[in-house]
Amino acid sequence: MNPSMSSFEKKDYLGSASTLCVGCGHDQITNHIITACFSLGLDPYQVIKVSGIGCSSKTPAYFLGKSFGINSMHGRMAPVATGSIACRSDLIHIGISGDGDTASIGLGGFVHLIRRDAPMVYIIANNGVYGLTKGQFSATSEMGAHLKTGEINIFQNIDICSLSLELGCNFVARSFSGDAKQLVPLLKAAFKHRGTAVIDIISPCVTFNNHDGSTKSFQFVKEHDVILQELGFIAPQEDIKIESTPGEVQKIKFADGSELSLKNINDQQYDVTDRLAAINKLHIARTEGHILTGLFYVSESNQSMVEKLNLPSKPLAEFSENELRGDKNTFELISKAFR
Ligand SMILES: Cc1ncc(C[n+]2csc(CCOP(=O)(O)OP(=O)(O)O)c2C)c(N)n1
Ligand code: SF4
Ligand SMILES: [Mg+2]
Repeated sequence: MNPSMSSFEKKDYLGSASTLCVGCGHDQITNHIITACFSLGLDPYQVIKVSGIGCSSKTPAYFLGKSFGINSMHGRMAPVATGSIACRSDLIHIGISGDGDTASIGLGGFVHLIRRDAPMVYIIANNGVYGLTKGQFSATSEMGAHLKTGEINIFQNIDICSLSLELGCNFVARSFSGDAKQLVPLLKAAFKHRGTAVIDIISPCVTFNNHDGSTKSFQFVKEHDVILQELGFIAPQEDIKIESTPGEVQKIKFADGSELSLKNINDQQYDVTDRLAAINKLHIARTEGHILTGLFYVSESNQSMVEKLNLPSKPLAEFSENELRGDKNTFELISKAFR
């Protein structure tokens, strides 16, 4: 549904006022989520926001104030979201995590969420530091990056997108909090994807990681960003001509008939449905010191955790005792399955 078909107004997608530092990249992400949800006409009462702990994990308070929400523990967004999806697969899940929350303490949970293809939009607001605890290096901080104190990172970083691709994730993208043109259509497409949609968003921390020597500052990202595609999202009811320069356009169709169009910018041959090409491309970008952004890989054919486990669309809490208590034969069948 798009805004013209929905009864919701932009204000229905707002949350409480942000308490983050002025200029924080995370607030830009919040604004882009609001724009994407409004423009899709999502029913905010059908959305659940899940997060861990961190400045990034506070942001669900600042958007979709009418939606459900679980602010969980540090590094536990993924398992809590997996449980929530198992009980409420009827809801649209959006997870907001930090680079510390996902790539350090929460890495195990993240890996298993992707392995299960739990249907949700999984956002990593990636600033390369633990913002909430005053700016220590996180696991996504590049080797050689400098802290404000002058300390240099001596360890390899984890590339969340490469890892997601390797784990079999069927929607993997990277963007920049300051790039609405790229991020809004990516978010809209992610909401339409049926499994886990990972978007790693570089989101500068203006207080602890926006100086010379940082590899996650506004300046550094602007100078090193190599944008893969020009993106356009069209909802099923829309008949919009997307403005674009001439060239080949790849189209991805989602289950409800909406469409994402992709026109390659830097590599005319790039095929967004080729997982190996994506892994290769990210590897080359990393060795050359580029920050590649765009949609790296998408596949709409696979079944998510919900279909694989045949999970009911009815909320678990609404089942009656009789429905939950199977007869003797069912019990025997279940017991047999575990023998
Ligand atoms: C189990 C546990 N360990 C450590 C902490 C302390 N802690 C809170 S937030 C945080 C890191 C936050 O970094 P990130 O997830 O990158 O979010 P950001 O603040 O940068 O957005 C840490 C280490 C905690 N709250 N709980
Ligand atoms: S400390 Fe950094 S990440 Fe946290 S709110 Fe401030 S600018 Fe944002
Ligand atoms: Mg962080």
